[in-house]
Amino acid sequence: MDTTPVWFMRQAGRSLPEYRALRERHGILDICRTPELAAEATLQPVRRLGVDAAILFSDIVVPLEPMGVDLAIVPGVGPVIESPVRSRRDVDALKPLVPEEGVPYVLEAVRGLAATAGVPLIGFGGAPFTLASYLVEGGPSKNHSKTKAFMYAEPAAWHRLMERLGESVLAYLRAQAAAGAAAVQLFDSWVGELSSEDFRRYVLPSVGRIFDGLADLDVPRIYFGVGTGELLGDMAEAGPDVVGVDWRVPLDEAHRRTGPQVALQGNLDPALCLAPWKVVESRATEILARAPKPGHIFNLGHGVLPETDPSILHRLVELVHMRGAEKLYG
Ligand code: 1CP
Repeated sequence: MDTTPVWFMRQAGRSLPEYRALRERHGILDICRTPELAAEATLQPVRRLGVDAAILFSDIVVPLEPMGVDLAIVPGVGPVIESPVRSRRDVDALKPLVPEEGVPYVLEAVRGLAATAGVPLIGFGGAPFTLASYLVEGGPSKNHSKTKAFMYAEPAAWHRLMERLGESVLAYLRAQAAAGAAAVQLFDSWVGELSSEDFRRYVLPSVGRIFDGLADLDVPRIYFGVGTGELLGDMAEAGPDVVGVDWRVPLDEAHRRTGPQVALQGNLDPALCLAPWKVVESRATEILARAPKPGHIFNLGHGVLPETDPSILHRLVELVHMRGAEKLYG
């Protein structure tokens, strides 16, 4: 492309009236499990916002169900797990994911979208730590203390859990790429809870194996987390092509921390999209000025907030395309 590419995490979903209309008729997991509905939710933001990529409509917990996890997504709460994973026995009871058998509907949605979306489709999965946080806590959590307690108290069981989840996520991402996903993003939303030392000891090996295991495929690999300023160098070491950066670290500083071997994705604070356009425009322009050249995918630092006016996102796409072209070629 001849300008900076842009898409938004959670570009589908509750900020769009057409998504809310779809949700009035269908539960979120029903949308995820029905290829036509998942494709429709995936394409809604592509039509309305003019973004350069579609991200598959699904949720990070979807592949856990065929692994034997009894889960629900509760409106206003998030994923809730009936029987949390709190022991070595619980870890051993998790079944390895065989994507073609466990989540055929996801692969069918990817195949359909890859053929019709008109823009590259990004596949995704949850990273081992972030999936484990839901499995161990039993639901969303502020400080992930049960997860960390399990990690510190039972390191052997923890490593087995990371290994088991890592193998399944690798199989899941490979299957999405084989079905036509043009890029894949590993969401490690909550890994910023860890220090660099603990990240390297308890998480990096399993994430490194996921990126190594995707290396033979011709798909860019994105690794994203929130609050990961202190981990950016370690995350780059795990072997992705792109590291996602939230709004806490400016991109020139993030580039210094990761080194030049990875591209960066980010990093407008999603809350800025609730401010008047002039403010959004000046902050987005500043981000473009501080971004590596080339090697930048514009995005928010985390997901679109439900109360965001989609017309702001549309203007942001146009601004990034205009200013990005000036930066790269002007
Ligand atoms: O009923 C609803 O519509 C509830 C809101 C919702 C939506 C729209 C949930 C519950 N999941 C989703 C879809 C979803 N989940 C998408 C597709 C939308 C898009 O990106 O365009 C994606 C990529 C996810 C991934 C996801 N789910 C992540 C990683 C990304 C991130 O935001 O950090 C995480 C952490 C989840 C868990 C989850 N699912 C739902 C909620 C409310 C949460 C977060 C709960 C928490 O705070 O821990």
